[in-house]
Amino acid sequence: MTIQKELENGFQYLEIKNSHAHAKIALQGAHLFHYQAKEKKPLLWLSDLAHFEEGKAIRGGIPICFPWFGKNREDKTLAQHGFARNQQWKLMLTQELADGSTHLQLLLTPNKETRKVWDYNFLLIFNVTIGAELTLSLTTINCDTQAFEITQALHTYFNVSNIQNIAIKGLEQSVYYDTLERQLGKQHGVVSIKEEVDRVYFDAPSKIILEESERAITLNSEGSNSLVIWNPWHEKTKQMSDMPDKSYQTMVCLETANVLKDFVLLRPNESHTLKVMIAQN
Ligand code: TA6
Repeated sequence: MTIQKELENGFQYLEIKNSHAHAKIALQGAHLFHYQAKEKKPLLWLSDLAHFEEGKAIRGGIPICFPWFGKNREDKTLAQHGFARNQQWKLMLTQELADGSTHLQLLLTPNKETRKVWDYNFLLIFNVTIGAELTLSLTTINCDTQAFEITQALHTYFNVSNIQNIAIKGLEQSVYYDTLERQLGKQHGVVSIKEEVDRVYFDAPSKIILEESERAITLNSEGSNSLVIWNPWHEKTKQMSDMPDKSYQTMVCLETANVLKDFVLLRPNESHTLKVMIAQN
């Protein structure tokens, strides 16, 4: 069952309830901000101070970063992580599948605001399947007469019991760019987090495992070459008005992405799909 809901300020979202899971997705940003499989803890972290307001990105869940990730390379004054997370998307389809899952499709097309900062004709299609597992895919189609480059991310905030006890497996030996130190590094062993971390792992494998508390969360991705890991730790969290001071202890972002040297070039009529399937046990 999918119910359309609206807050008093007009902010619209969809609530999905089926035999496998419960989820909520905002039309602004096609932003999934809650997903909880039956008998499991919420998968996604959501800030207690998150804004649900027009034009403001929700702190938590899965913001979609597009058509650029981080700062825009040419113009640093443009909105970080692009416009997709602040735009109103159109719901194209809701479908109950035979296995009890729910499939939703949302669409973003150019408008005056997107043209102002990125003057291309494109289709951005987000498919979400809410089942015992969560499947997300973001397809970009170049409908323009010119080629364009994109960087992008499904900036997933995971809910963890204690950041100090997590292990991220699959990146052993990977090379990363450390955004804080502004230099390359090489991973040795599993990733654990004991301080502020903001890294882009290149040529990331398609399977990544996040172990936390008693559960293992597995990400299986396609069309993604980078994995971004982020935790702001205490000082940066204090500077963020939409995150309670200690909340960095219960979140970690593992972002299925194509960023920096892993940008995607699309010629006219070409398309690209960034996909992740997230399972837990
Ligand atoms: O993915 C990591 C990152 O790019 C960090 O550098 C940090 O700024 C974070 O995303 C959150 O960005 P936001 O614009 O949502 O505050």
